[in-house]
Amino acid sequence: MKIYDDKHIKNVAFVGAHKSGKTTLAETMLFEAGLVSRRGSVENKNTISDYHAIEHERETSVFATPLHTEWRNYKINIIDTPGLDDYIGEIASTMHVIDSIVMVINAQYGVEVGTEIIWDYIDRFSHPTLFVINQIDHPSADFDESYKSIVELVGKNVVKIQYPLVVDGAQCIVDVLKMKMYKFGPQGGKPEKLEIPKDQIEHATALQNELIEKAAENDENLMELYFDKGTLNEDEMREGIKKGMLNNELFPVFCISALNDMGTGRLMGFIDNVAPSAADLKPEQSVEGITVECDINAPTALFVFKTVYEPNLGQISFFKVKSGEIKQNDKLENSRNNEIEILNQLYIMDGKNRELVEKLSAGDIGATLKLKFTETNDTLRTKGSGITIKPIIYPEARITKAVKAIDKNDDEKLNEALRKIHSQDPTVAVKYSSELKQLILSCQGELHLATIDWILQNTYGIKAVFEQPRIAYRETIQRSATTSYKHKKQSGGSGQFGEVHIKIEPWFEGMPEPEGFNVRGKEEIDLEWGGKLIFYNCIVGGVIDARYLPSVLKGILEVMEEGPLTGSYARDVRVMLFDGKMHAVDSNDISFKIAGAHAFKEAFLNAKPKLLEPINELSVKVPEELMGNVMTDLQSRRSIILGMDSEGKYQTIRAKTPLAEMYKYSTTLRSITQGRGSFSTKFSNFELVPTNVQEELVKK
Ligand SMILES: Nc1nc2c(ncn2[C@@H]2O[C@H](COP(=O)(O)OP(=O)(O)O)[C@@H](O)[C@H]2O)c(=O)[nH]1
Ligand SMILES: [Mg+2]
Repeated sequence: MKIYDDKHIKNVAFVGAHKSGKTTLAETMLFEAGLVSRRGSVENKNTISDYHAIEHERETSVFATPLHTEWRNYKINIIDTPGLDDYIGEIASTMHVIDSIVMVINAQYGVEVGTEIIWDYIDRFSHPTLFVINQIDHPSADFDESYKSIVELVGKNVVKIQYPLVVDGAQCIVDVLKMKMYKFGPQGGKPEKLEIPKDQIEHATALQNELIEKAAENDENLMELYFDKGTLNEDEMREGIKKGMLNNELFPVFCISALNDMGTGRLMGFIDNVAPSAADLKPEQSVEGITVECDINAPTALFVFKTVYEPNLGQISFFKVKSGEIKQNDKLENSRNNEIEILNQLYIMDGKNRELVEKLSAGDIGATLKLKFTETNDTLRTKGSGITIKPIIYPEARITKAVKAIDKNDDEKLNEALRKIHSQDPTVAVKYSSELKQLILSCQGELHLATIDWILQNTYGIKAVFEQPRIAYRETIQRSATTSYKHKKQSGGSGQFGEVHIKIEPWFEGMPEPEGFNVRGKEEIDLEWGGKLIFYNCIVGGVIDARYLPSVLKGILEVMEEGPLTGSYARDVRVMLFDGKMHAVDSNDISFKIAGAHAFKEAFLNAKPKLLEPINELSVKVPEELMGNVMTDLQSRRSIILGMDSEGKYQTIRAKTPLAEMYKYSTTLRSITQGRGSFSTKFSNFELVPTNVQEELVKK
């Protein structure tokens, strides 16, 4: 394997709608470069990229797969990503390590729902992006419509570099950057390079002028040159296009047939010569504010963006060399735990194939095996450099389920398997809720869940069920109540005696101190489950010894942990202990704890107790014309609409919705918007449950 320096490495992500042809394009690029001798296909389940059993079964990419190809002195690292929204976590990590994006569009459909959703997500990273209209060979391909839909999607500075043409039954591509026409044989591969036919000259020249103008706009010198000469040469155009891509002001469009290997060589050539490399991008800042130079002479910093467990290899950590270089057997420090890792072997991975390399330079992507202390999102660095690369921020989970093994004996195995799945895919979150007494799993959607289920069954041999999780209600009170309780057990041996008189009130932030009491002490307790308990010592004349007060409080807290109404946690109450009695011999801690608990429980039930339910904040993005359907559905879920923001032809609805009403929202939204809606959600606060809902719950 040749060693490439930082200027000769290009990292690109293939993104785009499901089935647009990303995996096929990656395969063709490896084949065209002579790195594989036989071209696999998605149908034959033998592509380099889709090598997992689940990808074969579903005939679609589920994981982002790093691959590489080499084209004319450049190494192109490709990360082939899945096109379905549920696997957006794979795109999140990919965005952290690539320099530019190849957005693949299916010429049959142009921009699809999936394209829109992915574009909406990746747009925030502002990576240089080029578009590839694929499948131009297909009988129902429509290049012009596809191009139009890209212009509509991006809304600015889209430029055609190529367009397809059929001449005498042969597939051709006219390239206006080179002002040449490529003519392909039926097998694709290397084309004949021809002059543009006479009847196309006018059209091609007009497109070239447009390209020149847009290329010149990105640089003052080029602009001057353009005014002087009235044109730009090929190199000048390239420079302008590159600057435009770097500024996110220019989006070139190519056309190919990945399946028939037409136009892929030219596309690789463009990536080599024009697409920015890591060294061209603005250097990133570390968490500490240190500039991370993409330079082999800088201190070494590797960023681990992906961790995979392969049955025969164990743990594989994928990393990008953000700065410096890494050689076999180098020792690096993990920035999270300061442990030293030795990188015994360095690999370049292409799907499941791997090649040992001696070293990798800044800007390159590689993998290593069996790290001991390192997880996804960790930085491995030259000791003392103090650099921590900013972590990947994963999208918030969108659905939550309670999960359990069908066979109770598998419970521990299930825990362990889910922990491993999480470490490979951080968008899968798992935690045991001692409150709900359920193992809670969150992920991106129903399809994502089906994938997790598949992995549990096929990789770990565990059959699991997924259910709607219980809802974590809270209890509180709405008015004050006063009670007393006497605990007395004075028959035989040592007796028990404790009597307390309390008043309880609803507590809220900023409320004035209680009136009419002789307050001698106040304890403010932040409850583990949220909310507060404020406990006032208002005992006069020493009727209860101060040493018994902690026991009274303990009794109250025990009741709050299992609320009197439904057994949910209670919160936001204040208690004034203002009177009581003790006995010189029989009083002790346990007696006062029991008295405190009983008095509190009784007072609570008399104080108009109320259930609170968790409310989620919800943000739903949909095309304008589908707003009505989405609003109607939200209203049927007891939502409060907070507002709407419009963004192009999309509306984002912000609402607050009870968690209890959110079950299967992703499925419903998909069906009422034909997949064109997307949403995010997170916990907001607790609010009172409507009376009719409360009655149902108390009955249960
Ligand atoms: N006709 C035609 N079909 C293609 C082309 N590229 C991909 N396909 C087919 O489109 C389907 C989806 O391809 P795949 O590479 O898995 O798409 P991905 O989901 O974007 O990775 C497969 O059946 C491919 O054979 C192309 O250039 N022309
Ligand atoms: Mg794919």
